[in-house]
Amino acid sequence: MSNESGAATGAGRDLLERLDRIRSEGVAALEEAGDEEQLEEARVEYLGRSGELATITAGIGDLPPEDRPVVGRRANRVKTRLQEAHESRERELEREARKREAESRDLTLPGRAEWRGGTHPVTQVIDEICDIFSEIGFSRVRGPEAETEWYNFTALNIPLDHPAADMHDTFYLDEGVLLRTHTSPVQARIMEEHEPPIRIVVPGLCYRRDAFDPSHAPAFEQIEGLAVDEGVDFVEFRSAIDFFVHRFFGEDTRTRFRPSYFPFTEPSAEVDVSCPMCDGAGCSTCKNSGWIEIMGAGMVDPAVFEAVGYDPERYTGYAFGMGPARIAMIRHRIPDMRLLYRGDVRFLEQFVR
Ligand code: 2U9
Repeated sequence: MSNESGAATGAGRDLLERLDRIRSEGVAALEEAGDEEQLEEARVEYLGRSGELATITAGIGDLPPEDRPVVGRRANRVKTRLQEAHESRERELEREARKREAESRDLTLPGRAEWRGGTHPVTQVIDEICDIFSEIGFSRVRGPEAETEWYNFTALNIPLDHPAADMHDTFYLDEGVLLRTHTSPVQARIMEEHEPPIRIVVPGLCYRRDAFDPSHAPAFEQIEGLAVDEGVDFVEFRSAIDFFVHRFFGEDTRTRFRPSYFPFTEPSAEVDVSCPMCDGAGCSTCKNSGWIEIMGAGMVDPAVFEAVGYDPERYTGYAFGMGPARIAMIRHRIPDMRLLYRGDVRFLEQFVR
């Protein structure tokens, strides 16, 4: 039984010497590789299919039979040792790369804020107005946008041939069915379904056949309010409006009621507030009048109570309506309503809270 030290023939002995040299040079080259590129070059040279070790291994079959086991075992041990050296250095280089990457990352940098979107400035105004009225007992309700002529006009004391019906320039969907021109029909529906006391605010989209211009939009938000109970009088009406104005525009804001006309309220008033920008001195926002109109309002006309089956001798109430887009334009000094509805994020992101 020949041992591996020297019993091989001349040819076998030469190969054993070459294998020992490949092992020592190959392990050195692999362990000293400075980066992944050098490691790969060493792998190809010492472990690659066209490398010297592969050539020797391929030629073992040509050796004298007594040399083949010795040289074959040595060649396998050299290959295993070179593979261990390659894997070890590969893991070292990966660890060093991860360490460098971790050290290059500054964990104290602020996070990148991802654009999450925000609440539309008109929606912010709607929410704020509803919250203020909820402090004095009003509930927020909603209703259908497709309405009948009965709820949108007739029940509100607006005969179909009344100028108000034309004034609204209505979008009709079908015979007698239309897109609501205000949120008043929701209040008529609530009164049909509930006995007083009622205190509700009704925000929502309304539709009028108006062209888009700096102060009109064919689809626009409205907020209306309605309070109905026994003994509701003009004092409560004024107090509620003043409460809202002071909470929304500021405690020092003054209110002015100008006589007006709406088919569904009597008496009716246009409600002005002292200009939030110049406090009444006069400026471009209030066109130098010192006052800004913010809503229409009035005591509910008894004919409306009769239309929904309420006894006008027993119940009284007041109602109001405002355009929150217009309120937002006042608050943020927005010159053109179309800016609110164009969906331009560069404009809208100014109002993200
Ligand atoms: C019922 C009874 C009365 C709602 C009212 C106004 C006055 C008003 C406009 C303001 C600007 C609509 O958005 S706008 O174009 N509204 O001036 N609205 S009183 O009165 C009602 C509503 C429902 C049952």
